[in-house]
Amino acid sequence: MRLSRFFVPILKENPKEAEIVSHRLMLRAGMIRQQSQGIYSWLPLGKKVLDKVNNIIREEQNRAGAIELLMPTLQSAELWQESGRYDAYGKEMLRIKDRQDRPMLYGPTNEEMITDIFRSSVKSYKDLPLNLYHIQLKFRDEVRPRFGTMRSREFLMKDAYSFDLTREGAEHSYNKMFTAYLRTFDRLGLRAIPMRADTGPIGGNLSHEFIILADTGESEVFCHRDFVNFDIPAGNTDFDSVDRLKSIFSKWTSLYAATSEMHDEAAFNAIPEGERLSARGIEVGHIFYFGTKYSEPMGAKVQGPDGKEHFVHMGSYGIGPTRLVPAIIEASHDENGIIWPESVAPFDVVVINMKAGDEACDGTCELIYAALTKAGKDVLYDDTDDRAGTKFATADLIGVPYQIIAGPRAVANGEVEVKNRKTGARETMTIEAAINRFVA
Ligand code: P5A
Repeated sequence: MRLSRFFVPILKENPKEAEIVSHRLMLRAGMIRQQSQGIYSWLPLGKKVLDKVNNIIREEQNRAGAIELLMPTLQSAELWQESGRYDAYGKEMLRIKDRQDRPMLYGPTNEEMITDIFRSSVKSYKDLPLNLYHIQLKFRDEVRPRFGTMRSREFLMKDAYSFDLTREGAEHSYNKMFTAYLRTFDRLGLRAIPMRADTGPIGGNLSHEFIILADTGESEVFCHRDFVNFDIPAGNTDFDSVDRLKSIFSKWTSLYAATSEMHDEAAFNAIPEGERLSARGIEVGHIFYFGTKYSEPMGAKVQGPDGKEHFVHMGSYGIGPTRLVPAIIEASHDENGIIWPESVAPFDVVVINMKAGDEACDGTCELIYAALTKAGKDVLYDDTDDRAGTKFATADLIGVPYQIIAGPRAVANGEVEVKNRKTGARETMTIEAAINRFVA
């Protein structure tokens, strides 16, 4: 992508409305634009990162055996009257009427709709277990939308829903998603701490939040300081082995309860004082087991091996991609801008032409741009007429992991400079070596 042909509306000034660094950097880097309170457009640079985050989430869901579908944003109120949540959900639900005066709503979550899909076609235990997910916009009319897309009213959620014949089966499905979440956050360059949590309006009695430590986070974390250092299950992990997951956390079982929501002061106080971690964090995922809370009132049942009908045991599993993007920035930035982990960077590398219009610089940059693009790399080429200083500032701000800098002096020697955005390390090398560095 040539920067001169791309759409990145960079802001020079710090936007006044941004209270936290991720919101400030997302606005300055031209990733998002607020359209009305708590409702955002994702501009091209932001959209590229969001897509990469979604794809990692998708790969890990698929690996764990979940199957993707797509449900609508608008739902009929009837389903929610069946489950009893229509009145209970309160003002956070955006309620709409269609031209026939039928009550509709913009879905804040999809437990009812997926239960309806399930009951309409699944009749036998032989079709279980089943786990269906989608990545779709949600709307919650939050009292305090803030911090950009971190807590917005319209936001993206990956929500998965599992169906099992028994409670044991459902706990197994829960553990599979747990494993997938640990892997997902790890691939995003994040260490998310699983914490036993309250279930709120989703319901049920088993639930974990996944929290990233950050001073600006809205959640509180209380745990043993070593809890943060658990192993991440490998990609070839047997997702069906619940024992594997238990072994990762066995040491900490009692601490699962030590979250602020559970107010389990006792578990926290049992930790020796010097070993306690009390910090703030961002909730990026939340998983629930709620048994037959929806299947009973909505009549979602299957025939079991005993020939009798059984209400299915369900769980739901949420991740917030539009919250993850700012969370990654909170965890990875410096005074010059964003530092993307390679897995979600909008581009793999940016080629900076320090003197656009200079024949040698233009030729070198075109050569590198063509070679890397041909090799399948996602390359941004800063071919604009901006001053070199502005180009360096832009490259640092938008956080592409590597910069290939072509200035007249180096190019005269057949060389360019390669800069690592994270470490700041710069290395001069031949043009060929620079290309090989990214192609090899
Ligand atoms: C789980 C999947 C649920 O809604 N039903 C379907 C369950 N859980 S949740 O905890 O309420 O939300 C799941 C994740 O969505 C993100 N999220 C938000 N992101 C941005 N702005 C918001 N206002 C917002 N609300 C929830 C979070 O990542 C949360 O963990």
